[in-house]
Amino acid sequence: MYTSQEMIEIEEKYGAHNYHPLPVVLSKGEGVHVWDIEGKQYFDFLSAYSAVNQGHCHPKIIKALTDQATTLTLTSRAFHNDILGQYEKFITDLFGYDKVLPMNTGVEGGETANKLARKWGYMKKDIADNKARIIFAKGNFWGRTLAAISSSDDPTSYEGFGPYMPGYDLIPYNNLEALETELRDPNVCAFMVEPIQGEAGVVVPDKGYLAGVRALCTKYNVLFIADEVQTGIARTGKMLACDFEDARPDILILGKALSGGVLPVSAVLADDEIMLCIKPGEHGSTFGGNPLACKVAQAALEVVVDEKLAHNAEVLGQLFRDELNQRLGHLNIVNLIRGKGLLNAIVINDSEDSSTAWDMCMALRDNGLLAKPTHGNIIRFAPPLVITKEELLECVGIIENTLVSFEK
Ligand code: IF1
Repeated sequence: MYTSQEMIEIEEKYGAHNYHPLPVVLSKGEGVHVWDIEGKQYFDFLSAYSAVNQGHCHPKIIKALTDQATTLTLTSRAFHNDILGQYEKFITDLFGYDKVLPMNTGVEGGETANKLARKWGYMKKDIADNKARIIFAKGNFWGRTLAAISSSDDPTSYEGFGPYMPGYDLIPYNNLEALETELRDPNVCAFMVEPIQGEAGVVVPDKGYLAGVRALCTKYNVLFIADEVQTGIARTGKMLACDFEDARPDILILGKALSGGVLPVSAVLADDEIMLCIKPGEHGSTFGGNPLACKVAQAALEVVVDEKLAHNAEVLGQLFRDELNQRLGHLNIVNLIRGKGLLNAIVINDSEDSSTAWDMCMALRDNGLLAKPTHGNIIRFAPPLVITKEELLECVGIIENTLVSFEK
């Protein structure tokens, strides 16, 4: 039996140093709680970056996993199986699209959406070969592949990994004028955007932005790709963050909580006019749409619907922001509290390169709540959506008591 420190040292010695985790070593998760090796209990306020919306080890999802795991886990797409079609019907009915292309990680979903958009641009918008352009918003984050970092304006994501994917351009987020200027170019096949920017620090656009994106993409015959990998699956108080403005994406990307954090499952949804631009043998993945992932994903989505997690996120998210504004609004150390549903963040009144946000997360850890800064001075708070009002208020108390102690 190792101690936490011993585990950290072993990771340091044998693992790549591609992360800087908070010094806590977790060994058990259930619902909104996780426990470290020494048995200390924490509230999980990161939810594995919104992959555990249904709570850790949700019994219904685990049962789907274990039942299928002892039956058939992987056939590859070289053959059919008795699970994939049922899942495809279920998820396309639930989100209202003709078809789904199942993948594994969120970034594979993004790559798939980009390939679909380019193919559609050549086949349906008559864009000249290799001239298709995709527009992204500054501050975006959609993963770590060379294409994803090619659309990034965060040096931490792209520096040292060039050369970059051509045909990608950036405009300011939450700016419809800048978007319209770009969409006038007939070579633009798509605009890919997060309805709320997660990694940028839970940046919520103005009301009307998503509706404006939808209208402009329709006007200029450009595909609206919504990256709902982090905002989707009830996190922001609706099944999709786009639902707040009835802005229906042409291509919808889901991931993370699509599996309830049990295994990597992502999905790209679109109607036939777009989805059928990819022909047999032109795209895929060994594990994409495997029976185990399909069973887990269907159970994970049923939990979200049956337990009304979007409603819970909307109600408790509002309570969370109201309570924190009331209790912390007067502090100098806190600049701003923002978010939607149970995707929230606190902007600390200190420079981006100060250690204050990190120090606060260390103190929160000592007080039994796990959270992590995004960019330097922003702390994201995103508990599992199964949290109760009583648990949320207990956590508000922990956050208040911890942050007050940093007031100069
Ligand atoms: C890391 C960030 C969050 C995402 C959106 C696609 C993906 C992500 C909106 C790709 C992934 C993860 C990746 C993880 C940390 C985490 C993250 F801090 F990096 F930016 F959540 F905000 N679209 N986000 O947020 O999905 O391929 O990872 O399954 O790379 O450090 P993935």
